[in-house]
Amino acid sequence: MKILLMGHPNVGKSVFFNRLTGTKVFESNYPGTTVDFTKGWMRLEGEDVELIDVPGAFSLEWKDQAEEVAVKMLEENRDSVVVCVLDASKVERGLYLALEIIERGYPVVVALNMWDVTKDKNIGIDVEKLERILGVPVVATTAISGEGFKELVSKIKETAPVKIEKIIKNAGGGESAAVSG
Ligand SMILES: Nc1nc2c(ncn2[C@@H]2O[C@H](COP(=O)(O)OP(=O)(O)OP(=O)(O)O)[C@@H](O)[C@H]2O)c(=O)[nH]1
Ligand SMILES: [Mg+2]
Repeated sequence: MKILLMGHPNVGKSVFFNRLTGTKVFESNYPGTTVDFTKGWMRLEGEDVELIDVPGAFSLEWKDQAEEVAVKMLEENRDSVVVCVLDASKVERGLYLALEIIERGYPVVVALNMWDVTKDKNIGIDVEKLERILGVPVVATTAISGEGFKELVSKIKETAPVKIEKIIKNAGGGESAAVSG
């Protein structure tokens, strides 16, 4: 399992990444492109899970190379949990991408980032209602202060696909049960 951070440009993905990962991070170009991305690891239930700061994208119907790379990364990592970061002060703009990713069947946690900005601008968002409409967990976050991150991590844990390995073990499977994914 991996965690993909996805969202429009400039919504706070890299601040999320820095908050969630330790110091061991790698930056590289996506093969054959000039698009760079960063990956690192976070500790989740005693395991190191890879976290990828995916290039910003407005839609999965890509129109530039960064978006194309974002779509490729999504498709190459079918077993990922996608944290879809939205700018909560412009929430309607980010929902389309979130819906596209949900529609493709990925486990998604939506982060309504820039929550501090919505307070400053008196924008009211009904998080629970949005959760019901989207059918996925929605968490309000302020990445620069860390507000909402404890909840975010617990939602990621709840959303993560249960490892087949564990299910088989629990069912009493033996050596042949060394399947993971
Ligand atoms: N007020 C406020 N600013 C934030 C918050 N999260 C991020 N920012 C700021 O928003 C700007 C963009 O953040 P980044 O993390 O670079 O955004 P990004 O999504 O990685 O952007 P790209 O890599 O260009 O796609 C930075 O100046 C951050 O400090 C937040 O919750 N509240
Ligand atoms: Mg970034």
